[in-house]
Amino acid sequence: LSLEAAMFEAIRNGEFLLHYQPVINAQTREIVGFEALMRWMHPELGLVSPMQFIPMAENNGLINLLGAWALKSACAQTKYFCEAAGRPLHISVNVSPRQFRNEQFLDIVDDAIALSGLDSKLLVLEITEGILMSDPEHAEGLLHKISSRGVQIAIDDFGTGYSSLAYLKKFPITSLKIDRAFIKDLPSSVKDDAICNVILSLAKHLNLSTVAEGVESEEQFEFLARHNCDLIQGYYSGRPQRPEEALALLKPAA
Ligand code: G
Ligand code: G
Ligand code: MN
Ligand code: NA
Repeated sequence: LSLEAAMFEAIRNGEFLLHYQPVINAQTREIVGFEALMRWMHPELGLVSPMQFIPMAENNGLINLLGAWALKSACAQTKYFCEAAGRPLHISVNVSPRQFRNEQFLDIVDDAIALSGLDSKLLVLEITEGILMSDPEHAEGLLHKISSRGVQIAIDDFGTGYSSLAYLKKFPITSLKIDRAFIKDLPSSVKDDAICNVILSLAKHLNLSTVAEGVESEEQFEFLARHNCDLIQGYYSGRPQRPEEALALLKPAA
């Protein structure tokens, strides 16, 4: 059975799950939310990476089913996190190009919010620059509808796609996620220092919040905190982990 054929079975068998990566405030170091990241627990192969199965699911269309499940599941889990922690926590969910083009996408988002009871302002949809540029008219209409629900929109992997700064003016975007390619060699790389400073300054002037991805070291954290990056995500803030483990981070033993 090919991996692709196995995917259909896997959905039925509930082999897909979500891991939650903590996102922290760069000033207080407090956990303010999570990014939901899909995993496939294959009965023989063990954990299969999304880098392997997301492209397949994007090709065969299963991403629509998987993505709808991920949105509903992440919103419901986060509602529970918020109740357990006694404070609001946001949840970021990745949206692929095919999901974004799907006519039912807005209904799926509305359902995820309604069924979970999560405050819509706590949901962040992560899209890439490519999604915006491939069909800007569709993107503009849909993003305005999403944004009218109070849902936030983040640009994932910012700086690596077909960047046109014009879309920052046109679309209701709430945050930029600086790709880990620009974080990796901080603080020693003079070029990455310059690129991060320009992105952070651009975001500040446009009133967008900033998230640095792939932050692994104390030195990277300090550089970003000093340059007023709002949020930090990466192995430094924590690995993507099972919901029970994520929950334990919110309720430190007394
Ligand atoms: O967690 P990890 O680094 O293995 O994720 C690899 C890639 O898979 C990332 O680019 C991430 O955006 C993508 N990915 C992870 N979970 C989801 C998901 O639920 N939906 C979509 N569309 N992409 C995801
Ligand atoms: O494209 P997206 O940003 O959604 O992908 C997130 C991916 O990055 C996930 O697969 C996650 O496991 C991975 N990741 C998260 N934190 C780090 C990190 O600090 N370093 C590296 N190398 N990868 C990370
Ligand atoms: Mn992402
Ligand atoms: Na990213």
